[in-house]
Amino acid sequence: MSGEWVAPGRVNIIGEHTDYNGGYALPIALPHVVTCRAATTSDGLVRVSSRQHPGERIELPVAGLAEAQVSGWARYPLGVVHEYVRRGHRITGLTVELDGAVPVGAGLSSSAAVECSVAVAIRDLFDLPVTAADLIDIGRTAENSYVGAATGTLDQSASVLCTAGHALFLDFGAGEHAQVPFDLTASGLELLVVDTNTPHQLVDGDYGERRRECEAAAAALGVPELSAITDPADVARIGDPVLRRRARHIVSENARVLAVVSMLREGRDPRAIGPILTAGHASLRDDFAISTRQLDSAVAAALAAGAHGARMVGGGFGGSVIALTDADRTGHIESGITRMFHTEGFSPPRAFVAVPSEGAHRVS
Ligand code: GAF
Repeated sequence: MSGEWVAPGRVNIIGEHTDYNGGYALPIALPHVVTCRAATTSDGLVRVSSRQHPGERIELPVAGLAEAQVSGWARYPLGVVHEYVRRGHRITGLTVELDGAVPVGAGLSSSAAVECSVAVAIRDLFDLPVTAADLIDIGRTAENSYVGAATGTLDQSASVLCTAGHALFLDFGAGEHAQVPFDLTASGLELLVVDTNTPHQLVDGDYGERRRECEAAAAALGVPELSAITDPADVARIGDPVLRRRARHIVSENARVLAVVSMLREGRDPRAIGPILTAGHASLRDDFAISTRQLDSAVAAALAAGAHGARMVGGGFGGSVIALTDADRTGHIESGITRMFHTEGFSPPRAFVAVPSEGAHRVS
């Protein structure tokens, strides 16, 4: 049995670092996907290869993945296979060939796209009784335990659950989601994604440090997680000024997600969400302290060139920004950012227009 599956990267419209705090987020899936060509075998071995890493084919016993010393890109697919085995599913052996078109290190969830493409492939190849929630949890656990990045479930949720033409409203506390129509074209708008060409790594310490700070802030407030706080005034009860700022970001970011979702559901002109996106950037920069000079410059240049709103996206410390632009201004805004990067002596950015695309699925 063999086939081909794809899973997309994502870009988050609003709701950053809220996932592991039990809050809200609103991602869309990108048209950029990881393709997984996979086939079952009966020799008890897993073989993984990647078009982006030619000559690095890895072959290991399925039963030995827990102890295997794996590094680099192969941890993502092998972590998923291992997680299926750890959950008691019988995997007789398989071959996985990956081809990734999601920019790596750009804050666009290339890792989750790999995990989810392999997770759906294994589900179908071995006909396993695995739900969408299981797929998300398998990808997240692979990333947390096998790769060692303490992420939440935003990226895997987006990669599995998003649908074309919609943003995905995620309520991590309730474990619920809903599709929200998101058609910028009808309003003459585009969502420009600008990769600042400054790669970030979720396994680096900074992401984990923010997670620990949020836990400490929740403990200081006597709540299990920060999203239990909805009144911004409560944050003032935190004595430590750094933890207070971290908490303020989470509480205000949750409110921004709810505001954007309401506006979209009411059918308001999407231009109205622009200032909320820009406020989200200020919060990530000033309160959560995860922005960089490149991200700030890209946002400033986009706004100066007439974007309705702009903000950094993803885990931070590098990666991409989004800008909400009138479709006939997109080129102008892109050149404004490129010019600013040239003036600042930064590497040239890479930009594309994102359209809300399909989640993970079988192709053949
Ligand atoms: C990264 C993580 F993987 C997500 O879980 C999420 O926390 C995101 O950063 C920030 O919103 O993509």
